[in-house]
This record gives sequence, structure tokens and C-alpha cells, in this order.
Amino acid sequence: DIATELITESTCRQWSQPLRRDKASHKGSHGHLLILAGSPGKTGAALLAARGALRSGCGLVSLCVPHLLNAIFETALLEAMTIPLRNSPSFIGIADRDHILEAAINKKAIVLGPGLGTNPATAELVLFLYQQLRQPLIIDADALNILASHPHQVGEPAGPRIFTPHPGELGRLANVTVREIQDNRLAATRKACTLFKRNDHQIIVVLKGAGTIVAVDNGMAMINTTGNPGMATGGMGDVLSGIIGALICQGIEPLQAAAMAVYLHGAAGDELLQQQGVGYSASELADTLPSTIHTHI
Ligand code: NPW
Ligand code: AMP
Ligand code: MG
Repeated sequence: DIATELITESTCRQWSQPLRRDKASHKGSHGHLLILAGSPGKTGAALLAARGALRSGCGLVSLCVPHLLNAIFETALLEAMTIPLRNSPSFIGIADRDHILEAAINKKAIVLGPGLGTNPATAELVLFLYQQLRQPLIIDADALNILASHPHQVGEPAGPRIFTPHPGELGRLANVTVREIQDNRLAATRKACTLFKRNDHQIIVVLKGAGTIVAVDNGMAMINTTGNPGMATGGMGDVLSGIIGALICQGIEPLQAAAMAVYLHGAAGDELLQQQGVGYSASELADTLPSTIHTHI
């Protein structure tokens, strides 16, 4: 039968060796993450992804931002760098492609989608980057919606692809109802991996929600054991995308990074629930990650 495992503290510890820091390590030793996210009204999503990444130990974080929004990003997050894109004031689009490809050169992973918007020029860019980027790409939110609305234009990926849908987003991608997904979350996640499989590059799907599932295109799937309904609030998924990116940047393989990220994300939520009850925020969850990682890993 096909393997299904639980994601627990002990499984995560088996993968954690790359997180142990050499005494003389420097910021360049822990990877540089590129985030393409945020649009007017949804700058928070990009900031939360960056915060999730920084709080899980990423060496450097850079955000590609439409130039009108640059001051917001630079003021809101001191530790992340920004790359203001010149072609359109308020969205990231295909006209920025050369600038983005250049920015991607020294990055170890790329997060694409939180709060990105679905402008047609943005859609063209997402479809282009899906095929071009060789690094692991974490595809979330509006990037998922864009792929869902252009199924015949989704080409061959040039590197590993990690999809992080909630059931609503997976429903759009797979053209099925949320009910059908929730009735058999494991099968829906496994099937989603095959939907996008085009070549040897790994396809990983993370189906979020209570009991998050992480599946890979060879049939292997894992079920998370952490998390609670206090996490059902805006911005939580945006933080997760940043954690996955940060763990890949620090040298963990994409599949393990996805599984470890959902475990730590849920464990941070569990700690906050215990300390203060429901009502903790996504940015608080990000800020809890250092102690969560210290405790569990
Ligand atoms: P319903 O309502 O139950 O029928 P959307 P979004 C379903 C950004 N954000 N189980 C749900 O179905 C994001 O990054 C920005 C079952 C509903 O139809 C995105 O870019 C923030 N169903 C953008 O906003 C903070 C579930 O999915 C639909 C489910 C839109 O993202 C907030 C809702 O999903 C946000 O992160 C579950 N567990 N979860 C910011 N501060 O900038 C969801 N559904 O329409 O994709 O909208 O997820 O809010
Ligand atoms: P998003 O909908 O993209 O903001 O993602 C929500 C995040 O919160 C995902 O990581 C979910 O797994 C998590 N989450 C939401 N509701 C629950 C729940 N009831 N139990 C556990 N985790 C949840
Ligand atoms: Mg989301």
C-alpha cells in the first residue's frame, strides 16, 4: 500500500540537521529567500510571509514589490530588503520579468502569491515564472488562483513546485467542490500532485486546514499532528509560506521543509492557544516561531 505517515516532533527532528548552526556561520550561510507577494489592500500578506521566514531563521529575505508600495514595505519590516519594480506602480507583472529573473539568481527559494492579486499581467508573469525558475517555488493564494484559471497554460516546471492550497483553493485548482475535497482529504491531495506532474521535477501539495496533509507525486503522504481552530484567521497561511521558504533556504529538502513547516506552524499556534486562548494573530504566531523551533527541534 502507499505510505502515509504522521508528522510529529520526532519525524521533524530527523530532518533538522541543516538547522544546527556552525559557530562561525553568517547570514549568507542560511539562505536568501525571494518573496513575490502583496498588492494594494493586501500588503499584509507579503509582510506576514516575510515575517514567517525571518522568524524561522532565514539568512536574508528580499521582497519584490510594485514601486508604489515600496515605502510601505520598507517601513513595516526593517529586516527584509525590497526590490522596487518599475514597470507598473501597483502590481507585479510580466513587464517586470527580466528584473525578477535577475533578482532570483542568488536566491535559494521563492515564495509566489500571498496577496499578489490576479491582474492579467500578473497572471502572465506567474505562468512564466512557473516554467522558468529552477529553484523550489512555493505557490500560494493568488498564484494558485491564477494557475486554476489558466489550466491549459500551466507549463513544465524547471524546478520543484510546492503548492499550498486551502480547500477552497484546491477546489478551484482541481475543479471540484470543497465538500468533495474535505470528504477525502488524503486522496484529494495525492490526486492534486498528479494533476501538475509534467516531468522529473517534484510536485508537492500541502492541503491546509485541520490535519494538514503534505503529499508528493510518488504517492507518499503525511498528516500533521499540530494546530488548532484558533489558526482559522486571516494571514495564517501567508506566514506558513514564509516558513517553508526559510527552511528550504537553510538547506532542508523541499518535502521535509514543507512537512516541518506545517508542524512548527501548528505547534506555534498550539503554544499561543495555551498561553492566551483564541484570538492570537498571524504576526504573533510568526513571532512565537523562534521559541517553538528551540523547543521542538
Ligand atoms: P466557504 O466560505 O467556507 O464556502 P479565498 P482568502 C474556502 C490574501 N490575504 N475549509 C472558503 O469557503 C491571501 O494571501 C491577505 C474549507 C472560501 O470560499 C490571498 O491572496 C491578508 N473551506 C487573498 O487574500 C490576510 C475553506 O476558501 C474560500 C477553508 C484571498 O485569500 C488575509 C476563501 O478563500 C489573506 O491571507 C477551509 N479550511 N479555507 C492581508 N492582511 O493582506 C478556505 N476555504 O477566496 O481564496 O480567500 O483565502 O482569504
Ligand atoms: P489560509 O487559509 O491560507 O490563511 O491558511 C490557514 C492556515 O491556518 C493553514 O495553515 C491552516 O492549516 C491553518 N488552520 C486554519 N484552520 C485550522 C484548524 N481548524 N485547525 C488547524 N489548523 C488550521
Ligand atoms: Mg491563504
